Amino acid sequence: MNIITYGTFDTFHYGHLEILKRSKKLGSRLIVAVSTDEFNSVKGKVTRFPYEKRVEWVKSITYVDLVIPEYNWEQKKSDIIEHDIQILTMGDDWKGKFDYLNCKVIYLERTPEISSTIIKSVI
Ligand code: C2G
Repeated sequence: MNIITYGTFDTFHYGHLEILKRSKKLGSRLIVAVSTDEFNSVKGKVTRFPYEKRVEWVKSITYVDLVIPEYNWEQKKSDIIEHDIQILTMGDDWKGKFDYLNCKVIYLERTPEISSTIIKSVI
């Protein structure tokens, strides 16, 4: 089973690690789409680290089999087809937002207390 998940993964932290670990457990192959710097401005998200750095961190995680760029909101449908995805996972802060997609969508509980926003407020 192929799994996909999406995110910015700025100031990579254990909350990100947890969702990647739990996503991989749902299948045999995990693809992670990392938001580009340009897409983050569309999302209105200011990142501390550039796309290349964020990709480097995600690629170094043993649960991750492939990293692709996330350029826009719309690509999920074609990603699911192109990568033969059976399950899309997202943290439950996104609950309900991706139910329209052409695969099973599982919202995993966010890891409490940790976020890139908190980290950026102290570094
Ligand atoms: N996450 C989590 N626990 C945290 C922080 C984040 O489970 N304490 C999850 C989020 O719910 C998300 C993933 O980790 O599923 C990546 O989080 P972000 O980098 O903040 O991603 P986001 O900006 O929500 O981008 O198209 C979807 C977007 O690209 C998601």
